[in-house]
Amino acid sequence: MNKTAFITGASSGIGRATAVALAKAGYQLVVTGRRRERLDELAQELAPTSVHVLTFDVRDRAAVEAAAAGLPAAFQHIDVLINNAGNAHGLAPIQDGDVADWDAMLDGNVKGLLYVSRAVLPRMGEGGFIVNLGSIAGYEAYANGNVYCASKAAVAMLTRSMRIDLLPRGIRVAEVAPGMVETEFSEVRFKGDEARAASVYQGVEPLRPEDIADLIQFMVTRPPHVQIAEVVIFPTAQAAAATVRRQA
Ligand code: 8X3
Repeated sequence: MNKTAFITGASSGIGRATAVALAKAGYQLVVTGRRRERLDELAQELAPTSVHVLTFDVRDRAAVEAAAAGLPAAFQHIDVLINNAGNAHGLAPIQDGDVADWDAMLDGNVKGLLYVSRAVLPRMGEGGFIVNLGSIAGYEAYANGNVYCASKAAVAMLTRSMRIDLLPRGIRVAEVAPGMVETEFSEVRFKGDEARAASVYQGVEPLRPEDIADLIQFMVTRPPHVQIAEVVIFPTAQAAAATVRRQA
């Protein structure tokens, strides 16, 4: 039987690209997100791969638990969990921060990851693999990043701690921490201000979601005794969170 990967935030960006990569690698998939139509389209695109679509917001603990409890028999054993759902909301000095943005980032990036892990872990066994999507923002503070940086630092530390807690169960836990990746990330951060979002990538060739998916696929397909624990991945034009080479 094919292995099963459970991917949150699969309707776009890194989550979607990872679904495509893992389908190609022979996994059957549970794809989750908030946008049903996009997930259904993805499931169709991935045919003949077996795909189960779940629609929920990772911030809604009851919905997360109900979704995991209701998995059909063929998808009940999870081999790989990709905790990808998450976002940045706003980019403002701490004194001007919007409390709703803070809640959205801490509830989604931190508590959402916890809720999903807690719901899925009873379905994972020896040899399983969890990949948490962190960010360079979890390693380096940058101007106005404050709560987003803190939420991703929490992901880094949760990953390390989960690896220790899950050692007796033989479940591997890893963090992938990207720099600039061109997804809907900046559009969401800047609340649909497309010009501001585009300026982030001005004169730079950012990573593509497929680059991250390629890395994740490599990590989860290593032999059972290999656990790649943490990877920071930048585009060539980036050397640190706020150090970018822009060319005309
Ligand atoms: C995305 C990378 O540098 O914009 O997590 O925070 S950054």
